Amino acid sequence: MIRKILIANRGEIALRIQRACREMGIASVAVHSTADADSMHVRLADESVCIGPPPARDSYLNIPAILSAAAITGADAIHPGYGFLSENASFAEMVELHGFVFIGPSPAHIRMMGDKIAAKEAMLKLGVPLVPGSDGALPSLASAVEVADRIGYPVLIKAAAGGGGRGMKVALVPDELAEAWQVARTESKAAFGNDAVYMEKYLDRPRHIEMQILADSYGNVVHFGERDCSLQRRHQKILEEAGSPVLSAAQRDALGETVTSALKGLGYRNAGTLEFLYQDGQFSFIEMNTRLQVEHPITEMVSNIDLVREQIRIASGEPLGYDQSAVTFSGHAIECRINAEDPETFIPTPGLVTIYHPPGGLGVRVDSALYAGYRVPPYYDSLIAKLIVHAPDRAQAIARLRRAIDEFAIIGVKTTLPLHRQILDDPSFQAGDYTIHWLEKFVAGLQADRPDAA
Ligand code: MV4
Repeated sequence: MIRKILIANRGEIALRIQRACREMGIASVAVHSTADADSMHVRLADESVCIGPPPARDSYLNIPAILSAAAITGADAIHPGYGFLSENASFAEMVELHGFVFIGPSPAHIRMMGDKIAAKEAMLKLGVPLVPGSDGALPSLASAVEVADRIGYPVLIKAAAGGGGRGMKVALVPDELAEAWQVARTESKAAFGNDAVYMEKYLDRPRHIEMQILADSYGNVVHFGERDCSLQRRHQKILEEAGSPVLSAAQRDALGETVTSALKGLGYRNAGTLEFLYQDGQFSFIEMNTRLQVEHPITEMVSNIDLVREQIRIASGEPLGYDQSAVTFSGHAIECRINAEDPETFIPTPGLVTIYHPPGGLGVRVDSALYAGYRVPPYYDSLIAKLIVHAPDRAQAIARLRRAIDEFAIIGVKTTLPLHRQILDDPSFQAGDYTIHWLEKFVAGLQADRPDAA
């Protein structure tokens, strides 16, 4: 029985988890840094504990402080949210060692998926399609040359401990391979303390499509369809859609069958997301995320399932209680990530929010911890609100989102709202015709079009 949950996070996601707790009759404990004493996630929690000074490493990443907060408040379970400690296998292990329930997968599965090579090996055995590439880590430059000659150029060297694009290097032609290999290894070592790298065929114009799953402790696994997360800038997602504008219901069913059967084979538990690259009609698995994701609300809107509630039920030992046939999809959902950043330079804009007026109406959801008078601190991620719309089809979702953006007032700090409005006005976005490179080009075009452009 889970009666009290400590939420090891801040901002909108801490609030999101609290809301699920409240609806389930579960008490919530907020933790916060001294910089977040006046934040909404602290105000609305049943209890709160200050766990340290502003830098995340001293507060939201401070494992002893978080475990102590759980102990003194008598929490039964810890929800890590996303970011911070959410994919730290040692943290999950320590949570369990101290007698708390970790609301997430087993530490072993978190560790496995943190190693991109181990993740791919596991998925290969379970029948999930991969990008052609090296069989595990590359032991030498000579082996890299050999694999590249076999799979053909262009190739990509990736860090085993990577993810999010760090330590990744392309070699378009054989001449570029030695340097790509060297730089990828050096960067991986510096960023992750691990210089293991592997190789994949480089896909030049894929879409990024991910599948959401839930698994209970009794071998039941269901999927909740896909999200198209191709619109990214420097590996930061900006706008996500469910479903993908390019996937048919039959393709969704087939990919869903592949991933649910794989995760049954793995004995996976709780929420997870499998990331795929989609190009030329083929899906290729690249990574798995073992956490609740920022963009989970669009999946909730099209499937009408509260994913956080399901995570908590699963962690309590409850069976899912339904099978795949009970999961149905309705309409289309889009999320805009609104950051406290200059919409042209993407430089963070911490400061005082003087006016806050969120949009409303049918099919509009705002996940945010903002309020008028809130001061956005300079220490953390710049995401300040997620604007999510749901409508019967994609065209109506776009119309609703444009309307909602025009209603949204956040005054005092610059935000990325104007960029979202421009994306939604673009004909190729409206046609659903985009790859992972679309947004970088779009932003470069906007910069070139500005009157003061050099
Ligand atoms: C790739 C790829 C092309 N080919 N792998 C970037 C981050 C990491 N999660 C995987 N990434 C990529 N892997 C192969 N074999 C292109 C990317 C990539 C990318 C992927 C998803 C979303 C945005 C991206 C932006 C640049 C590169």
